[in-house]
Amino acid sequence: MKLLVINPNTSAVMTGAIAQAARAVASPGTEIVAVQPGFGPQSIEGPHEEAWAAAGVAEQARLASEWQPAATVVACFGDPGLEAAREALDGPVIGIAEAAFQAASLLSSGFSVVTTMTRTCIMAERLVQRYGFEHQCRGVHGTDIAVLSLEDCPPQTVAQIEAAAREALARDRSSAIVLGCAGMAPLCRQLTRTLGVPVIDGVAVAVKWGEALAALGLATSKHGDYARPLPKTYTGFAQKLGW
Ligand code: 5HY
Repeated sequence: MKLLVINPNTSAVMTGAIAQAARAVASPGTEIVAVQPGFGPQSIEGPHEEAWAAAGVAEQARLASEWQPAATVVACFGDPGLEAAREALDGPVIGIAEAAFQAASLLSSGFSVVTTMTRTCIMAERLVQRYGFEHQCRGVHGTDIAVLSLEDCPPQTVAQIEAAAREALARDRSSAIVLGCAGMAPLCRQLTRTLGVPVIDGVAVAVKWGEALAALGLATSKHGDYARPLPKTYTGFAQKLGW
């Protein structure tokens, strides 16, 4: 099966790292197709950038609707444009935040999220509420590590994330960690070893969820709000993205 992974920011380095994390867990026979928008911010660390990222996801989903991937992953912790992609695509579309929350709630009675900029914590908290994980998510913690500094991720940055996770486990009395950025995917195995608790990378979980649902022959419902967008003319730089 062909599984599409959309990195909603425009950092080619991060798209490469996300593709590698996806390929590391994909089943034999699953081809990972990794893309990023043709426009927009190199990283998403606030509502303004998230708005552009959502448009970028809608762009890539519209382009992918021409070949219809078996499943799709939206690889940014805000799950920007998730529902727009579900309208455009037939196969399951999985957001990494939603997938990570689901996995964490299966593996622990309470989890903590460790993310990048403190200013994005409110966005993650709103996602927790929107997805109904208020009872399992015991805290969201920023590290003020810029998303793009995860591209090369020096040892002191890994140590800072590990320290923040230890503090979160103690303060929240939680028993699992959700990584709050797709750029943290490469750190998952190491942090699981050093912390001794489940550390959840939404990219990996979303790839497996997508494969599993597609293998079951399940697809996004086209009855109601996820039905294909209505025929409409788009103007300006979005001219080619109409329906
Ligand atoms: C992400 N930003 O996963 C989010 C993380 C965040 O560019 N990729 C980004 O800080 O919300």
